[in-house]
Amino acid sequence: MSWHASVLTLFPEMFPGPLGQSLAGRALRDGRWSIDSLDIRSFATDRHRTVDDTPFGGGAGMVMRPDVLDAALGAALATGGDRPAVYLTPRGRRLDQAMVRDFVAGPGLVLLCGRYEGVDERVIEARGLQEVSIGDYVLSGGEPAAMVLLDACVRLLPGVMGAAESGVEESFSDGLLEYPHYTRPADWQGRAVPPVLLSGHHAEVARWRRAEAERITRERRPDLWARYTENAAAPGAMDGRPAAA
Ligand code: 9WO
Repeated sequence: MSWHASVLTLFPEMFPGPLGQSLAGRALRDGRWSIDSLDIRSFATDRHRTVDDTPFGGGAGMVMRPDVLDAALGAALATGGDRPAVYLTPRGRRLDQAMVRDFVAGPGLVLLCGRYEGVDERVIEARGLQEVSIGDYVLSGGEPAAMVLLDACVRLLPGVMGAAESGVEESFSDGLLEYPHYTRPADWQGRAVPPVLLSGHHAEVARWRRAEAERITRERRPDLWARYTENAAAPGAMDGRPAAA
């Protein structure tokens, strides 16, 4: 069976959404991955199909009930292999490309999308949910974060990226940000393309791109730059780079 995502949400019609388009959409139609969204509300047991309640201890807003979420997680985890269950939340571990690679190496994911003020803490503990954040901002729910995580995973699945794009991880593969890109026209509104790119000297082009990627990384992301230069110091790492100090 292919890589499978189950999304638990109060808005199942949001999926596949943007993931049904473009690269991810073609891969979905080709059967390279699959997705099902489960309506959390369908696991409620009372007449009014209640999924949330007021917080113990008082305060504003509502909290998603652990019993309803546990039933939904149980149903999702019963299918599709032994998949990690992830709760998308700003307090989770920050998503990075290494985490994405790990997720892609497994059979798929079960993604819990919260709404309101969040979910009862006990279901996170009881189900061993892995808490993942896509960045330091608050959304109105976990759904857009689940889409981001799935997009990052799906493009790494075997056969999803064509041979042409198969420098699969242009940014981050070697720990650097992308170098600048140019296409026709060679002169646009008085702005010329860097001449080296028109020179036909492949080695010089490669050297220029590496230097630009390093400059941009150093200027914009000192954190990535520090890690990159540490790795460069390790024996045997990255064939004698960096080129620019
Ligand atoms: C609401 C809130 C209000 C005041 C102070 C802190 C607060 N946190 C939240 C909150 O986390 N609300 C969540 C809405 C409940 C769980 C789902 N929601 C969510 C997930 N918003 N943002 C995300 C998210 C997920 C992954 N990465 C970044 C953001």
